[in-house]
Parts: sequence; structure tokens; C-alpha cells
Amino acid sequence: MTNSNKKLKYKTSDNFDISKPWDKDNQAWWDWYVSLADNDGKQSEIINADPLPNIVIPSNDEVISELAEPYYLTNDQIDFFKKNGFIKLKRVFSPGAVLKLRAELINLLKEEFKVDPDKGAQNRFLSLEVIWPYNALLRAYVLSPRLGQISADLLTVPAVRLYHDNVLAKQTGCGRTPWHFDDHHFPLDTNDVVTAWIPAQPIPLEMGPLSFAYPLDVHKLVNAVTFEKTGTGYDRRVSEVFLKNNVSVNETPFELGEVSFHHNLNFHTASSNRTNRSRVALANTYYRDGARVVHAPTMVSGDWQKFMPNVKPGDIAASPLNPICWPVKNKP
Ligand SMILES: O=C(O)CCC(=O)C(=O)O
Repeated sequence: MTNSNKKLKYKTSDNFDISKPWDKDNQAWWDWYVSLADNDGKQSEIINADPLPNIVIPSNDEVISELAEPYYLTNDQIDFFKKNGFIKLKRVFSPGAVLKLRAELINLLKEEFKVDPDKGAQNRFLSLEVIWPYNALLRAYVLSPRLGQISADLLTVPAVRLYHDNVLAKQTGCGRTPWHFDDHHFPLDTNDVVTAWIPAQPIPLEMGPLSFAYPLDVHKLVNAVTFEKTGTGYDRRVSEVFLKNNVSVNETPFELGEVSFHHNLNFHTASSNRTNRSRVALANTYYRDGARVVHAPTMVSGDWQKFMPNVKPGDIAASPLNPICWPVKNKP
């Protein structure tokens, strides 16, 4: 077990001191976080995304039963994930289940932010977390036995809990997601942590698909890069080290229904969204049952207490908002 947050290098200057907890809300965290991305500053031409397919949208019950069906992984796929720290799996969801998810997420985003995320170049990275307790449809996607089972199989652990659900909308014109690994973010004392990143529409390269450096241990190349709480230095230096070491990066489009899974030590990034449609995704993070919260979460852990109410540093991470998603006792 590692205390992940100890891996962040501290320096005495205030710009390197991330030891204080985050004291604003989750959206403020994302606004801050994307400000750390090293963008080239040029205005890119916005292109029209292909129309979404006109297909039959399943009922809630059809989605629930679809997402309870197993998705069998081969040993080669599990070995690939363990070596590279990510895997992209096609046809995890049916096209109808994805488009139903998108419609629901767009409604939720409109309600919260009072804007239509698909209208105009709004340049923002919007986020909504812990939606599933209040939304029966989202619950089917977040507590999905299918996703829980894939996550437990990839991590090769007997049971996984939910850390949080995270609705992410990278709007037209929004810049890069900075290079990072999630071990900086989740204040958990385990590396048995995986995020299912579920695109809610196809993602062509121009929309900024989530992109993964590999193999998994390339994170060691950037251990010595110091995280900075303002400016784009951390992101830029990680890019430079990866370039110098010829690190491979998987930056490929996502088909409708394709889902990626990344380990908390996998370094990942995403390019800007240069299309006229928001790049909407649902990112669910699952971790090994029995893990604890680290002793000293930092500001990079964001609003973690919202995801684990009444759980204190050092405690077992198991609040009512962190149900076991696999194995399944009761259907969601
Ligand atoms: O959606 C993005 O651009 C970033 C998401 C991410 O880093 C994550 O889910 O771990």
C-alpha cells in the first residue's frame, strides 16, 4: 500500500504548497484544474461534429437490464490493462444506451448551469458529481454490475466500491486537460483504483478523446516533476519528459458504446474540443473494498469529503455513498 499523496513533491514556496484541503466547490476545482493546462494560445477553427445517429432509445428498464449483463474480458485484455494501465473496450454499451445517457446528462447540466452545453463556444469544463443518489436512471449507469465486474476483473480484486460519479462536459473551445495521474487526486491508500470513462457520444480526434501514456510505469519518469498550483509548468514539464523519452501515447477516437478504463497510476490527458458539440462523458471511479483514506488529503483531492461523508483521514473508505458495485447483492 502506498500513501499516494506523499508522492507529490513539496517545495517551500507557496506555489508548491498543496497541503491545505480544497475549500471551494467541485466546479471551482475543475475551473482551477483546467487552468493548469499548457495550451498553445492559438484560436483553432471549430468544426461541425457529425450528426448523432437517429436510433431507437431504450426504456429505463431496458437500460437497467442491459447494464446488468456481464461483459467478459479475456486474459489478454486483463494483461494489457496491467501492463499499460488503460484499456479501451468497444460495445460496452449499446448505441441507444449511450444516447439516452447523453440526453439525461445534458438535461442535468442545463438544470445546474442554466446554459445549453451544446450551444456556442463557451470554453468551459463543466462537472457534476454524486448525481446517482438522486437520479434513478444515472444510478443504473453508475452502479452498473457490468462496469463493476469489468473493474474488479481488471484490478483482479474480489470486490469494488464506488468512489464517485463525475459528469464531465468539455464545451466547444475548451482547452486541454493537463497531464496527470489520478493517484494525485483520490485520497485512497491503494493503487487498486480504476476509472471507467464513458463517452456519451462518439469522440473524434477533434473533440479531444481521453489519451493515455503507456506502459503503466511511465509515471516513474515524472516522479521528480513538482506539481504547481498555479501556472502551466507541471503540464508542460510532463509533456517535455514524455517527449524526450519517446513515451507512447494512445490518442484515438471513441466509437459510440466504447468505454476506457484507466488505473490510478496511468498518466492521461486530453486535447481541446475543437467541435461544435460538448464532449460529454461520465467518469465513474471504483476501488478495492477495504481501502482507507490517506492520512493527509491535499487540495488536489478536491471535494473528497462530499464523496465520502463522515469518513475521516485514515478511516476505511466505506460511506453509504460508496456502495459495493461488484459483486452484486441487490440489483440497482
Ligand atoms: O475528461 C477529461 O478530460 C479528464 C478526465 C480524467 O482525467 C479522469 O476521468 O480521470
